[in-house]
Amino acid sequence: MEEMDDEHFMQRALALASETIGLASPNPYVGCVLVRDGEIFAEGAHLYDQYDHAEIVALKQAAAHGIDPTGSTAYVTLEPCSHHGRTGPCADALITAKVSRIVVATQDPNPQVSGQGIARLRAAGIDATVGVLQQAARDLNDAFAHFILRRRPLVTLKAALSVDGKLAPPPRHRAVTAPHWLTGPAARANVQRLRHASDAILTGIGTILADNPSLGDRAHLPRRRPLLRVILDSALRIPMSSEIVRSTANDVLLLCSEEAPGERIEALQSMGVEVETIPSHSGHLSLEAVLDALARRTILSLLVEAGSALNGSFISQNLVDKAVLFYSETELGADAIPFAAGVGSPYLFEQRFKRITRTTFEHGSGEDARVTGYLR
Ligand code: AOF
Ligand code: ZN
Repeated sequence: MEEMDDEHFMQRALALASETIGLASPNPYVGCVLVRDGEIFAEGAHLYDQYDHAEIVALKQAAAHGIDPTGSTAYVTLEPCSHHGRTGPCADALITAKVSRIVVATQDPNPQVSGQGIARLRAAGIDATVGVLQQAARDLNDAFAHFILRRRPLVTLKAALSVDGKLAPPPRHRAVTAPHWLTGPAARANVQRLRHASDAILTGIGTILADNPSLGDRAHLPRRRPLLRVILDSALRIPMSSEIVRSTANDVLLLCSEEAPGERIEALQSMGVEVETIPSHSGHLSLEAVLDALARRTILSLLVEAGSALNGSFISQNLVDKAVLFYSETELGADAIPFAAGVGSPYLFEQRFKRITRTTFEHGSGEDARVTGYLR
């Protein structure tokens, strides 16, 4: 019975944490509920700009309602912190509040915490249960964990594909006026959620020249920092009239090689576009250097929405951590643009996934499928 209740309350804490997507990075998404006699009497989540960690938000809410948390149970999606960062340690706040039990979904991967918060609570005589809905809690903060342990963004490769695994019709068939949508509205709305959950989105100059995308977050949900739009453009061929340049609002980063013409750099900078040079090898920007440049900007999560060539480079250099592949029911045929140069079919790529999830999105004339996995 207690186990079921624990999952029930942790589910609520996870839902609160999920509501902060777009509002917590570079910190993790964390939710907390305070429970007594099977009832939630206070709850909260961490918002980066508000400083307070989830536990403190919940404790303050209890205080505001005149409720004494003594003897209650705290459910937290991430181990309470034990360190002094921008705020004091939450483990100490819970000890002072005299909660008698704490239920944690997963340990904090932050080396400054990693187990010490739970140890401190236990040392104070608080009963601690760890690991309730652990996998869901880890998945929610996969980018935070990746970044804090490796100082690199978690790279998610997204592609919308035909059923025969192609990215787009052959160039000569492509409409110049309207984009060619393979997937339906529900799948495309899901892509906006992916963009919303990302700190940056990246594509190559080939995609800009072919499709002139704006690469915006159109989820219509609040976010504390703009989605950084990153374009790999060695020679700075991007047209001044492109959607990206025209819509710049301190949220565009062009990465070029050291050989890019200086006057192009200046012209783009005067449009408000940020330009940074990246080391290149045989005409290709070093993708590792690209990821390092993004890490320096505290980009925890990077969504790659690119063409064949760049998809192929990210995959063959083992730089993809997670993939989200959408499949429509349309067939594009053998001469259509392949998913990723040198990789072959996306179905082959899927053989390298672990912890696969499959979903479908209905639309008027059929359904799209989505396959998500982490790379082994
Ligand atoms: C918690 N509860 O709600 C969050 C935690 O320096 P700060 O204050 O921004 O702290 C950020 C670190 O605190 C972050 O890296 C992670 O280890 C932990 N986040 N901990 O107890 C929370 N957001
Ligand atoms: Zn804390």
